[in-house]
Amino acid sequence: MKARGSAPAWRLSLASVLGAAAICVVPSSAGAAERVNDGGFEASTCDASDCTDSAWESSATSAFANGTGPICRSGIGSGNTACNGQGSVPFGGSTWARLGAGFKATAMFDGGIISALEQTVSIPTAPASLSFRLRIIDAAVATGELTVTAGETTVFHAADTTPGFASYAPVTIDVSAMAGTSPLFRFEGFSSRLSVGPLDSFDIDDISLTTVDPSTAVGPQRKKCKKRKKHRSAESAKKKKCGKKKKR
Ligand SMILES: [Ca+2]
Repeated sequence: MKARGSAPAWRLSLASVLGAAAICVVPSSAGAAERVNDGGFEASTCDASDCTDSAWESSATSAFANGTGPICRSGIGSGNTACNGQGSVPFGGSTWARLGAGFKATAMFDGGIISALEQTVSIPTAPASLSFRLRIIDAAVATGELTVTAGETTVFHAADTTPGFASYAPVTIDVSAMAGTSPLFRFEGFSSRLSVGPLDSFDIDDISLTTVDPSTAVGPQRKKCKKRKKHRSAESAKKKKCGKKKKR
């Protein structure tokens, strides 16, 4: 698994895989199928204190701390649990995931927060690419970790000090090796070891897993190629015949 914090280079590998099939391949945008349900969290239902999303299983454990999220909508919560606390914002729309976020009100027992979002995602074919936007809010004293797993496999990991995510940046992970499976994707944020004050925060939005849908990608184009091939072989046969006649 390769995790990149840059442009979707998977398109290159997509081109190289399909390139082997022939000249008769459709443009890369055609046939891309989204496999994540509500990756931008905009279908969530929110009240004054919490958000729930039927596409995502959410969980949070906290010890002597006030948790925030894990699904956040601008304007939800107040005081130490306000979604927009520490400058947290969505990347798109009004709703996002804020993992490991909260406020520790006591110095007892070194308590912190673990919060997570889970969704089972089907990966029918390769190439397959998981992508999302990540922003890390690094609180002064706290330590934090973000771990993304697919089944038993860790596909991405970052700490509160990981550089490059002071503002939202894209993360792209090649998950082609998981084609033919439907793993449970788990996004887990952890923040702890702070005496009193705001915890670390891992803001995530626009989670996407795309594969190439074979039903729309290559079918009609292949037919065209076959026809062209037949035409070509008829032409070359004709040329051969003509050639023979000329020789005679
Ligand atoms: Ca969003």
